[in-house]
Amino acid sequence: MTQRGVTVWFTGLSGAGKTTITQAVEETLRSQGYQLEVLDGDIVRTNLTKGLGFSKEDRDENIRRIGFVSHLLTRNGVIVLVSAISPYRNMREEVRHKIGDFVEVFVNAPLEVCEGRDVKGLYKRARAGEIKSFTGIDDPYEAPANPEVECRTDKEELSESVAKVLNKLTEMGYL
Ligand code: GGZ
Repeated sequence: MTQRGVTVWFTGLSGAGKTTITQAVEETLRSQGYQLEVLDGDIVRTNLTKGLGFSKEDRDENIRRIGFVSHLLTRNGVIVLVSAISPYRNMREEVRHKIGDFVEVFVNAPLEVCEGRDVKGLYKRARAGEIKSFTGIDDPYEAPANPEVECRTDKEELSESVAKVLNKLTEMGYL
């Protein structure tokens, strides 16, 4: 079987659950023998996009570089899982058009829920003014209008979110 490449792009607020779902999808697909690569904003920002901050320009550059690498991998048959806030709709659309084989997953939980989780204490610091331009607090998040998949992580179990992603990939012929 020849594997078809695709970029699965997880977008959503910090703390919405992007990394958690990505890791679970990764584990499942790896156990089934698929070739995968994961590009997580948090990690990519320590190498590929090191030095970039959180201005609109820097976020756009971050997404452009992640999109570039995703494209190279996707066209070589890899399943790429991208996890990045990617708050701007036009940048997500730009990478969607470049890559072609693209599945957008909106990892959606209300801001209050993400803030309540505050796993890394970043929302608290943003509210205190110690972190500027924090998405959802004093920086925008433009929700996808027509994502292929939406995961409501405040209302559904992780297994349900994972199943939605896998079912969509199957339906679209990537699995
Ligand atoms: C948003 C920030 C910020 C600001 C640091 N705004 O949830 P995390 O902590 O672990 O992951 C977030 C990560 C955001 O990087 P991305 O590459 O996904 O962002 S973007 O797509 O907008 O380029 C968060 C942390 O970095 N973080 N400062 N100001 N998130």
